Amino acid sequence: MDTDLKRLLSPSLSLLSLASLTPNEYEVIIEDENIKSIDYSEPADLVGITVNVDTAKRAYEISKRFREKGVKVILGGIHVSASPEESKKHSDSICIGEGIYVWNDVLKDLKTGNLKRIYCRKNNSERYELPTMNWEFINRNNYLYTNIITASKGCPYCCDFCYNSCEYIDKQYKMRNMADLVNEIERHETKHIMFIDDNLIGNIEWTKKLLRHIKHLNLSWNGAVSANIGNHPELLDMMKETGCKSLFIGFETINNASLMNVNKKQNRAESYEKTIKEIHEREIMINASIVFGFDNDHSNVFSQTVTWLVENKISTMTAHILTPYPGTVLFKKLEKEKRIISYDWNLYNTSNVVFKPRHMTEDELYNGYIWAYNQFYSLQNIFKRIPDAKNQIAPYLLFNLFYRKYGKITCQMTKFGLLNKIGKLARKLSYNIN
Ligand code: B12
Ligand code: SF4
Repeated sequence: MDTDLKRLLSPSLSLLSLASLTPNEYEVIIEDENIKSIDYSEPADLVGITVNVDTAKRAYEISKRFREKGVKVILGGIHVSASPEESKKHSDSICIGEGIYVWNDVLKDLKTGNLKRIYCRKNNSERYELPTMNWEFINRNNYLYTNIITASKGCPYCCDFCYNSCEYIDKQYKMRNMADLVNEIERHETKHIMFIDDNLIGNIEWTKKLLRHIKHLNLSWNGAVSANIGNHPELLDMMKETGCKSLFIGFETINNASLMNVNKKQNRAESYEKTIKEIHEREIMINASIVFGFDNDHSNVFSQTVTWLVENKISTMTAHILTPYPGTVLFKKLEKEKRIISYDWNLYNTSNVVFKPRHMTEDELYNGYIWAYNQFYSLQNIFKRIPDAKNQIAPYLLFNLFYRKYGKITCQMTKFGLLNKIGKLARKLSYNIN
């Protein structure tokens, strides 16, 4: 159900934040291999690559080619931070954790020929000092959406399978300054904003403050929140009033034993239906994140979950096969139990089985995951799940049909350089805004 569209959804803010911090005396180019081939002939002084687990192998190949030409390479990002020893072997330097706190030191050291092997600076404050993004480094036409904002960093919870459970992560939920945020939203010159935070409600009082600050902007917005949102109806009221159109929620499973087993204590399966009702009553759509393969899952988990999602008229589902990202509590547990069957990081994109499930075979888990996607997005179930609120029908059909069901056809249109135009059209049809 995923197509190349996923990699063209939006550009990397990881690199854009560093580019935006770089003093004018340097020339910066951001290259994205999803858009076009990398130009290895560029006479660069330094190449910085952002690395997630599923892109690690490719990142190391790119690093090798630049280093063979004598160009210094620094690697950073989530996989580097979780697996520094591995990443060190493939680079001149690595950055563990946030790059924004060390980037200027990196540049100074490069200038004096003293680039260090490791850069790592913890910042225990609850302020997240992301610079205002300078979008001049990105050609917006290449992406479906560029109206993306990071308002906070991290999450107060620590689910065993999430990168937030890694040791290097400082567990302090970090929030940006309100004036900076409002300024950045206004600079996007659109009334549609997508917050790409892990959890926009990591500090309820701060979220309420944020919503009070953006109310006058008359936005339509989307964001991701933890499943305990149902405990805060007054916050949901404010979300509706400020233009929230959809929420991505990590329900993960309807089995409480599985939730406890992976330390997802903030979720309670018995409260899900009330939460869904509260959200739907406020005409907000739900994108449910679902994970298959927990130790309490049996082969009936797929049909039980899809039936429940359809009965509750969940607008969209993003399903995952449980994946032990390196550095997480889950990775350590499965490794200790000798249940990891593949260390090919290319497979670590939540669409492959890389461990031995407890109560299923690997094939049962893989085929069940594919079955669940096909069932959930069958025309019959798309029809059954049509939202009650009339204003949700257009965005609902656009996502279900043109992103998921027939995404491969939409993807063909991207070849004609129409991606950003398609995004704008979808926004117009969904929310009647530019
Ligand atoms: C937005 C997002 C997406 C977007 C856009 C991706 C993009 N173009 O960047 C979309 C929806 C497309 C997406 C897709 C996927 N994503 Co994603 N995504 C995120 C998310 C929520 C935010 C990333 C972000 O922009 N953060 C804001 C920036 C400013 O922070 P940052 O990335 O941490 O960068 C800082 C530091 O890490 C460091 N740094 C980073 N890079 C570098 C490089 C250098 C040189 C230096 C010095 C420092 C440095 O400095 C930066 C500034 O301080 C993260 C979760 C998260 N909170 O990070 C998941 C996350 C990165 N995604 C993840 C995954 C698994 C995926 C998918 C595989 C999901 C799937 N099943 O399909 C796909 C992969 C697609 C692909 N391969 O291209 C995982 C990666 C797990 C891992 N261990 O690697 C994460 C961590 C989510 C999670 N909770 O598990 N994703
Ligand atoms: S609630 Fe979501 S973002 Fe927070 S730790 Fe759990 S999985 Fe990660």
